Amino acid sequence: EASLERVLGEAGEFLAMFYAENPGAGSIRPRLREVRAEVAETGTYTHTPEELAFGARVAWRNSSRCIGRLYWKSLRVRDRRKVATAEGVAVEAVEHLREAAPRGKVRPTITVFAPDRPGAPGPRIWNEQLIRYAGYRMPDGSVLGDPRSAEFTTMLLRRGWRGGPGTPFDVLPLVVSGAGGRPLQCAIPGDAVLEVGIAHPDYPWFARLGVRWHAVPAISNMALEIGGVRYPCAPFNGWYMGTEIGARNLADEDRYDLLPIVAEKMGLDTSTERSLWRDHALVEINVAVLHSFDAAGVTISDHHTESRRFLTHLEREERAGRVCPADWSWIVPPLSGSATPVFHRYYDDVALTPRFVHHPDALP
Ligand code: HEM
Ligand code: NRG
Repeated sequence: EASLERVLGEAGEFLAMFYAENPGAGSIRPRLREVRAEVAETGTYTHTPEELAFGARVAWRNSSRCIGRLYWKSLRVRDRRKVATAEGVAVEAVEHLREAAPRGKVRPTITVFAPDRPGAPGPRIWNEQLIRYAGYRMPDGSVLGDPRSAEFTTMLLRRGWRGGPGTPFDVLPLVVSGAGGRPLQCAIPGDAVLEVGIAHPDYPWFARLGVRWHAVPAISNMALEIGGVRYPCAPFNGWYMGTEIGARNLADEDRYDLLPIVAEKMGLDTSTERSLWRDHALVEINVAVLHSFDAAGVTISDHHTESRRFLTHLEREERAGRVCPADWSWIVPPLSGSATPVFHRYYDDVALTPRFVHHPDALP
């Protein structure tokens, strides 16, 4: 059968890589025989815990949009392949958040849930990230909260969510479907959601804007593919780079759109683009984000440091004899691009596996 051939081919390639990069693991031959037999009998196969951890780390290493890959070898892998029910996934996703940032120190972590098997799809999380803020569509057409979440929030309200307290920073509930079941909705306990209030070191009025952001970016809507096995539910996190919050989430016109508000408070001349009021405001929002995370003892990196780390990573990969795929348009930070070293060169962007892939768009 065609699909068996595909699984076997991809398994063989992955195992060859695993044994080549892990000389201590011994000979590939007995393992290949075992995998061939299991695929013939069941249409799929089971990774060893070592193969799973290696596969997840290499999927991160292969993520061409990610600037944060220097520490790919130290990814913490939570093996939860036995967990396939909606309730089980929700519980473990919350536990992931608690373990991801003890006392504010963020640890890159992935939790891997049950894989797809022939005739038995694995579980799924429908949220884009484990923590996101609601975006409530108001009667006047505006959005309260994060406009990026407006469609998802509307869908939740239609499915019976009663809504949060009604602030611009209401944490959305998780929506999880278990193997084959209807989706379960559940609020994330407050102690699992570490947040930082944003203040500026020199502008006392900044704190009074009431802006905050969550400490842990945990992408939950990508599938992890390893050697012909697909894990549809494998949320992962690292730490934030400040510009993700300060130059995009808080600044984009179709997100929290803070530039006009901050520029006005700063007393900048917004009547002409030539004052570069947007640029001034952008820098101060980013100063505030980094300052606030530092003051709260929560891990965050700045785009200059993360860019240098990425070039170190490129060098190391080259020395290891590998190509490091990278997508310039995602790697270059959205603030002061040309002031970072990653701007001044081009990259190979090849698709390698293991990898993270976006799910086809769908809502429950
Ligand atoms: C994308 C930074 C850890 C996988 C990104 C982006 C940044 C980033 C800035 C671009 C995001 C955007 O423009 O919206 C970091 C930092 C990390 C880190 C600072 C700290 C350790 C991780 C980890 C994984 C990962 C642990 C997986 C195990 C990815 C993937 C993307 C990405 C798959 C592309 C997402 C997409 O296509 O939407 N990362 N990352 N990153 N990162 Fe990382
Ligand atoms: N820009 C998004 C997060 C995307 C991934 N970024 C990371 N990933 N840092 C945002 O929420 O702003 N990570 O795994 O650390």
